[in-house]
Amino acid sequence: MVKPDGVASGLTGEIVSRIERRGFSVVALEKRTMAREVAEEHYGEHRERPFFGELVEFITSGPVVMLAVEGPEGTIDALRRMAGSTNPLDADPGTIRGDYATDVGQNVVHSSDAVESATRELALHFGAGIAG
Ligand code: FUP
Repeated sequence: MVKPDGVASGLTGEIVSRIERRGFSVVALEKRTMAREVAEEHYGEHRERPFFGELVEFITSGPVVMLAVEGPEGTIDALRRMAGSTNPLDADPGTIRGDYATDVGQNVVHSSDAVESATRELALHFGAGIAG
């Protein structure tokens, strides 16, 4: 997902381009503003964390670009490495966060961290048919 800060900064094309040039397939893509209930479910694992309210506020503050990306086994981890560390100040140069962000709360992209979360998030954002 390109988060609201990434979309507002005009980084959507750059991010899609990095994914495609790496050799992964974008199988679905849509620009939309996330409903609050969807955002709360997306970030459900963080519900008890102090930053949860701010996180939901931010992710619903403007349009995101939701992507479903396909590739061989290992693609989830590869995409996470392309995104870089959650805190952009720890992210390596050359990663998306390392190149375009400084704030942990506004770190340009989200990328699922495991097959289980990817399956859950694809169903949440694109419907049950897409994961597989
Ligand atoms: P990531 O999987 O890299 O997106 O990171 P997490 O699932 O740990 O965190 C999800 C989002 O919560 C981050 F993108 C930004 C926000 N967050 C904070 O705002 N503060 C924190 O200390 C940790 C995460």
